[in-house]
Amino acid sequence: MADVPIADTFQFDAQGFFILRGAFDAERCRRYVEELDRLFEQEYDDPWLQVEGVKGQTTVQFTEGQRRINGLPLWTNVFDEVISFTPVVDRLRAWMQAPQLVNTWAIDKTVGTPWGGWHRGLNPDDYSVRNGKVRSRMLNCVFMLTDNDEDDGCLAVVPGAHKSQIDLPMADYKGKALPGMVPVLGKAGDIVMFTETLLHTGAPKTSERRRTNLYFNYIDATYNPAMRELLADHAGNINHYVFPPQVRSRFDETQRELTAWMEWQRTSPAEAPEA
Ligand SMILES: O=C(O)CCC(=O)C(=O)O
Repeated sequence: MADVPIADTFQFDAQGFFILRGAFDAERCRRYVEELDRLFEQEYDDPWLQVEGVKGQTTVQFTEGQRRINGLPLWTNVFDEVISFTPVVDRLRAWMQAPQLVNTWAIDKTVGTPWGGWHRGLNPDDYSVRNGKVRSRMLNCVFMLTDNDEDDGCLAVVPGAHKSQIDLPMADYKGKALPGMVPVLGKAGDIVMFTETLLHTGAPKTSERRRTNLYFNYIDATYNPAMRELLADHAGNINHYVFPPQVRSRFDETQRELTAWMEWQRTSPAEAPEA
């Protein structure tokens, strides 16, 4: 594991996010966008959602101006190399205790996509620094495959709010900037790593250009993603998170290590036993 520059760690801790500039070249971005287009064309039947009482997201979701696809390695091997992309893995290991990949998705936006809702994946209690070591219990990596300019529906964050315990009346900020918000701007090939305790959303898309990003979200090994989804009444989502053995068997050592928790998870919900 390479040493992560202390300046990067300082910035990540101070702001709650860090941007790796120019990490992917134009050809890699083009190849990934092309693969996403192929995946968006396909049909996904999400059988677990037919099971009574199981709620969760469908694999592909179309909302105003936007499409999203979940569980990328279930459908293609093209993004496997993203899991083990060394500059990201080095920083995950520096800023988490034991990173494990939990959720992967892509969002593709066109003109008209409105503001997203402000949210954080975990509370500020789940971010700490002890003896100079950052411990983020959930860390999201955003891979920009196209430029993310201000009018492109870019990621928006409140720098430093990963530590903020002041409760704003969030209902007042639906479709609005939070105080101190900044747009996270970047070029195709840039990568944003942010702690999920940071308040964030997607800004509205007013440009005609396409905006396409990948999201690879890591949790700490001490945190149980299945329980998280169950408690949130989204048990079906775990089907997007867990890659079955036939998927993990094509992985390299780093990819297998970063997905080790999946060895111990069943996907489809259990059938009720016969009475
Ligand atoms: O890039 C964006 O549009 C924001 C996405 C986001 O906040 C999320 O997927 O949780």
